[in-house]
Amino acid sequence: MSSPETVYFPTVSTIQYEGPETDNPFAFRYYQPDHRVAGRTLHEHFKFACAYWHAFGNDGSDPFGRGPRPMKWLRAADPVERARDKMDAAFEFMAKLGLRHFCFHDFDLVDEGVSLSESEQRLQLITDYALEKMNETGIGVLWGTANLFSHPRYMNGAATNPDFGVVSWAGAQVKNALDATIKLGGENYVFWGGREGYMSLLNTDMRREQDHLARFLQSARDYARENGFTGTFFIEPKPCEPSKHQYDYDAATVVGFLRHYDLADDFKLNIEVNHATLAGHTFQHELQVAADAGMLGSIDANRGDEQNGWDTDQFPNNLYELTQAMLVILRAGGLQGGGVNFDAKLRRNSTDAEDLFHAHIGGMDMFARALIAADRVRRESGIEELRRERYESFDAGAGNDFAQGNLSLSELHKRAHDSGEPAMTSGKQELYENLVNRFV
Ligand code: XUL
Ligand code: CO
Repeated sequence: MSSPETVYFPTVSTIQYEGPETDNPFAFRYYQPDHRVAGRTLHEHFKFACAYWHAFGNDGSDPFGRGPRPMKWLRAADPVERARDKMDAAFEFMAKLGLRHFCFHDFDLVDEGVSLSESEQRLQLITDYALEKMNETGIGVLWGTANLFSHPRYMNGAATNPDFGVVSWAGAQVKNALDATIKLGGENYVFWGGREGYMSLLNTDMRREQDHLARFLQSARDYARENGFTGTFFIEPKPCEPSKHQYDYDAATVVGFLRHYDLADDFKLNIEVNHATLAGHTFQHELQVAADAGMLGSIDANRGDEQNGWDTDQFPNNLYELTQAMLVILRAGGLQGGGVNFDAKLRRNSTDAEDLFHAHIGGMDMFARALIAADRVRRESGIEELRRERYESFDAGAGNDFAQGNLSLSELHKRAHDSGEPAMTSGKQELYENLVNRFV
């Protein structure tokens, strides 16, 4: 690949691996795409992706003021020209950073038009342009999605809207987003239902809304499959924000929903760190629930704030949290089809063009470091054996009969009488914590 054209990020050239001791802030300390850990390259483990909306669409505005971030790629008056400039900036950034994937919503690529037809025309033009850039660079789409939450028409929900007219619009938008994803060779397709929930249960028929959501997902799946999409659909759980309550509350809720509505063959989960903590769980808990269901598909990487109770979407930098997450992922045999999408935004006061590089370099290095640590924990600490031994009373004899479903409650009762009070066995939590910390 020739070196990327420099227009929007003049102070930064291609980012290289220089090792842990480098002083260069524009270098990787841990992330080497071809370095092998646990039988796969770091690139294969992660498939890092740029989140188009945060990286190139977010100017830092918040409910208290307009955005201070100067985004030179958003200056053209014409929406399609502006979308092309944005795409140039995105590809310059990704090529310099060595990111090989991106994720998008339909209207991150280009602004929504005033009519459905105008939006469709714009999507055609910008996906043509995207294909050119993708062919030039080899960068691909990790997943596409439709923004079914920003437009006022979705104020009462999209697929779960009580008005069928709005549900139809949501359907049209998902069809177009699927067409765009398929055209760009997208590996997966995501549903995040920010407005699929309620603001008040008083005016909500939850049962009907959930039935509609399932019908909607089934029809999207059928359309995509008929049109050649072979990738995985992901649901991204989040408990609330913007709705008071969202139906895709957490991983366990979504697993139950997918099984109940017969969607489990086509859908898996996209687990986001800060959504897990909003649901009152740890990131690793959500990963484990998804993994145990055979549905650990993909990750939206970010972190929350320990004190603030909202979705702050900060770049990941908590090595201890990530190492525990990597333990879960390694044990699960990796992500199924997905990758690591940086669904994270710069802080409002990070206004230099190069700050986007610092943010992603830090995130990629943290993931790499956590994976290397977790692999060592697994191989060198003895933690896997300890955990296995904790359950060994189920490996043979009556314990095994019980686990296989071959021991009745009366037999448990009899055994308890026969063997008397069981000996106490320590859970040894502090030892486990030390075993992980040794390698962090
Ligand atoms: C919102 C969120 C979304 C999804 C895609 O919290 O995470 O950006 O990832 O719609
Ligand atoms: Co997300």
